[in-house]
Amino acid sequence: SRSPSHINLDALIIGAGFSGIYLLHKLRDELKLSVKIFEAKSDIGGTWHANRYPGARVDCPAPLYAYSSQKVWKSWTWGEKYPNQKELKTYFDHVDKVLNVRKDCFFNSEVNSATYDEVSCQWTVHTVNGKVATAKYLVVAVGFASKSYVPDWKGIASFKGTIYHSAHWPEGDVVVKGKKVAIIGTGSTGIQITQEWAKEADETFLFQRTPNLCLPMRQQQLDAGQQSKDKGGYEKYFVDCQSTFAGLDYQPTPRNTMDDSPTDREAFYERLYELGGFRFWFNNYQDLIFNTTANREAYEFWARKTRSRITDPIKRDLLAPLEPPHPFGAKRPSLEQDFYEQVDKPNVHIIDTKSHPIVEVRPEGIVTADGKCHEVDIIAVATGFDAVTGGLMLLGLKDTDGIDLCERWKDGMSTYLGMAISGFPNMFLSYSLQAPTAFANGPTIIELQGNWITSIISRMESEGVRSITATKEAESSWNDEVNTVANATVLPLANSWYMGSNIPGKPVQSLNYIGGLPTYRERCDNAINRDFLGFVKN
Ligand code: NA7
Repeated sequence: SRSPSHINLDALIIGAGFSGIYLLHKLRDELKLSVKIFEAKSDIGGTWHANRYPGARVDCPAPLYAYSSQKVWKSWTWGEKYPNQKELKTYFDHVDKVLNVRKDCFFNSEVNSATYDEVSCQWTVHTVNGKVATAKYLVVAVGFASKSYVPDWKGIASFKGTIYHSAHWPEGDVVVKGKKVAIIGTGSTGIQITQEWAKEADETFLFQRTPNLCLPMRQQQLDAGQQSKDKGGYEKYFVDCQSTFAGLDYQPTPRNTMDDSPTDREAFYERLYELGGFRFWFNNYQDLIFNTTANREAYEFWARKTRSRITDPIKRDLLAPLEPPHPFGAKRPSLEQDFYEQVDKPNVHIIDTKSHPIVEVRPEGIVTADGKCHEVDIIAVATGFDAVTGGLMLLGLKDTDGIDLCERWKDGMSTYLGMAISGFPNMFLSYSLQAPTAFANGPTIIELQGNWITSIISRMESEGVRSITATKEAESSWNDEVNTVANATVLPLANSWYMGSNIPGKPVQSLNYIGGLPTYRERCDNAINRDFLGFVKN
C-alpha cells in the first residue's frame, strides 16, 4: 500500500560527501545491509561539490586527504599535494567508479523531517521533494559546512552587480578581468578567493575584520611515477597516520617552547615554516595551544616572517600586527601560496571592518561605518558557515518525545562521543560535533567513526539488539570531557566557528574534541568492547 516514493531500508544515510559515501560502502558492502543516501545537492562530493568558488583547495595534503582503502588509491593518481576543488570532484568520480556510489543516492533530496517509532524501532525520514524512507538505522553525515552564513546586512538584495556566497557559487567562471571586486571575510575561503582575484581584477577590496594567521602552503606538483613507487608504503602510512594526534603524518613535538634556547627555537620554527602546511600548527612544540606565553613566541615568529613579505606599512600592520589578534592556532590558519604578495599590490585594498564595520550594501557597493561607499562590480561573500551543528538543525530531527533537535540544543549542544544523542535511538552522527572533526585530517576521522558505527551496528545485528540509545549520563560526561579539554587550550580566546562564536546567538562551546585521535579512539572502543557502554539497549 506504500507509494513508489516510499523506500524500506536497513539504513538511511543523509549526505553524500566523504563520510556518507564511506558509510554507504561499509554498511552495504561489508555488512550487506540495504542502504541508500538522501543528498540535498545534485551530485556526490559534499563540501567539494558545493564549494566551487575561485581558488577552492584543500588544506590537508595528498595522499592523506583521501580514503585509505587500497581499492580506491591503487588506481588513482594525484596531480598536486594540495588538490583543488576540480581535482577533488574528479576524485569523487573515481570513488564512484570503484565503490558504486551514485546508484544508491537520491539527489536533490533534502531531508526536512525524521521521526522515530519506538514500537517498530524504525526511523521515518521525509524529503522536501516527497520521498519517504523507513530504516532501522539513521546515519547523519551532512558535514560541518552545510549551512552557510550571511550577516543580515541591510540592502544586500539591492546590489546591482554580481554577488555570491562562496558555498553557492555558480558553475562556470565569474570573469573579474577589468572589474572591481570585493571579498568579505578572511577565513580560508576569503584568503583563497583573494589570492586568485587579485591576479586578475582591476581593483580588489578585501574586507577584513580579523587577520588570518596564514601559513605557507608549499604546494607541489606530484609525479605519477613517484606515486606508484610510494604506493608500496601506503598501507603502513595510512595506519601510522591514524594513530597521530591529528591524523597527519607528524605529531606535536614532545618538547615545551621554553625548553629550547632562543637560537634553537628560532631554527625549529624556521624548519616548520619551511616545511609548510600545518606543520607550524600541529608539529610545533606540544604546549603551543595550551600555554599563552609559548603561543606568543610562535606568534612573534609568524609575524616577523609575514611582515617581511609585505612592503606597504599600513597593510603590514593590518595583516600581521605586532599585537596578536588572538593566539596562534586558536582559529584555523589558512594555507596561502602568494596571498601576501598579492595583497601588497597597490590595486589591492584592505578595508578594516574591525574599525569600520559594514553597515549596508547599496546598489553600487558596500558602505562601512566611516560613511565610505566602496563601489564594486562583484562581491564574494566569504562569511563562512553556521559550522558543524547548523546543518543538523535543518533536518527536522525529532527525539522520542517529539522534540526537535533545535529545541533540545538551544542552550547548548551535547552528544555521546560525537556520534550519538540521548533520545535519538539508532541514530549516528558522522564528522560532526564533539569529535576531532575539524581538528584532524577529515578522511582519517571519518574512517575512524565510520568503522566504529559499522562495528556497533554489526554487534547489534549479530546479537539481535533492536535499538540502542545513549544515556543522559554518558552524554553529560562526554560533554564535560570535551569542554574540559577545550578549556585547557587557547581556543576559547578567539571568536571562531571552532567555538560557535562566529554566529550571533549560537551557544559558545567547543564544537570539536581536542584531545586527539588516540584518546578519542580509546573512548570509542570502550563503548563497544564494554557491552555498549553508555547506551541502553533493547
Ligand atoms: P570562516 O573561517 O568562518 O570565515 C568567515 C570570515 O567572515 C571571517 O573572516 C569573519 O571575520 C568574516 N565575517 C563574518 N561575519 C562578518 C561580519 N558581520 N562583518 C565582517 N566580517 C565578517 O569561513 P570560511 O568559509 O573562510 O572557512 C570555513 C572553514 O571551512 C575553513 O576553516 C576550512 O576549514 C573549511 P572574523 O574572523 O570572525 O572577524
